[in-house]
Amino acid sequence: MSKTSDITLIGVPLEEGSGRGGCAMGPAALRIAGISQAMIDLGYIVEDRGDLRPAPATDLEELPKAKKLPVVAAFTRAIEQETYSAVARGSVPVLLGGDHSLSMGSVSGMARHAQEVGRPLFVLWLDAHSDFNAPETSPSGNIHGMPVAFFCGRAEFAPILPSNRPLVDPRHVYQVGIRSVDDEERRAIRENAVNVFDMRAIDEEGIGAILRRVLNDVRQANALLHVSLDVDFLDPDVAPGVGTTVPGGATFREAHLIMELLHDSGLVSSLDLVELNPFLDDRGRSARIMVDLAASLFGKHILDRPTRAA
Ligand code: HAR
Ligand code: MN
Ligand code: MN
Ligand code: MN
Repeated sequence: MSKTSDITLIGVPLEEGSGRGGCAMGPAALRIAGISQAMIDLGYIVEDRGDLRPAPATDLEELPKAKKLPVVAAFTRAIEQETYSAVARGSVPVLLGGDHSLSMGSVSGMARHAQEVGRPLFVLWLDAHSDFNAPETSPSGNIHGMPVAFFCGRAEFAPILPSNRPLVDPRHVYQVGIRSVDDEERRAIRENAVNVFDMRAIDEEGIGAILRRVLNDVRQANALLHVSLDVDFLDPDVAPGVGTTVPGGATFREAHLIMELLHDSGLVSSLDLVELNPFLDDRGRSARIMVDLAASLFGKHILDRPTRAA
């Protein structure tokens, strides 16, 4: 019997949730930037499962307020299953996106596993956007603005996954880097008590203090932690290869510090790398930064340092 890989790469060439072309090339760009070798160099056994390419769902209709639903739904089902299978065999799933609608599947797959092992699932959402719209509240109808509401059970589009699927408690969602929220979305995140650390919180408190609070909560709850990293969490000057840039984002060092603290915590169960649009990138810069951040999350560091309590 072969040993289970430590890390499972799952390519998701999905762009239909974003309302524009380009994100489908994301997995290819992340591979060219060396995602697999970066993990191997850190000593992990890596399995690359290639790209998911499901046919559009035939049991669901196009909806005007949830564009390309049959495509996104088919991906959600395939991603949910791949993510669940990887984590259930003891591996860390790393989703190579693909637009952010892919998190409907990855987080739901992790929620299935968390329920089976009897632990809560917490989500760290690193993004300029809250992605808490429902079809009724979305200004664009683009599903990549809805995944958090979906996996919290607050956006029921249609029967995409079984109706008894485990949901994530919105109080277990921690959003960091937020700086673009729609009006109705703002009300929804408040009513659902999502933990939001916007850019002002980062400026005032510092990213290290915020991350330690989040990690403390995860540890106290003995929870699994899923990390979802949207390229637009970063400032557009750092990472221009994304369709929804918002000025005033995280710096290179802030993002790295998060990844370093996540690694030191030993708490991360799964990771999404999303919204990379190679068509908009500057000579592979954003792809390389995403790979470098993932490497830091998996243990790449500048100097060895004495372990200290978080
Ligand atoms: N809130 C806007 C909408 O729903 C924009 C959402 C953009 N989402 C992403 N992912 N790029 O964070 O249309
Ligand atoms: Mn997003
Ligand atoms: Mn975003
Ligand atoms: Mn709780």
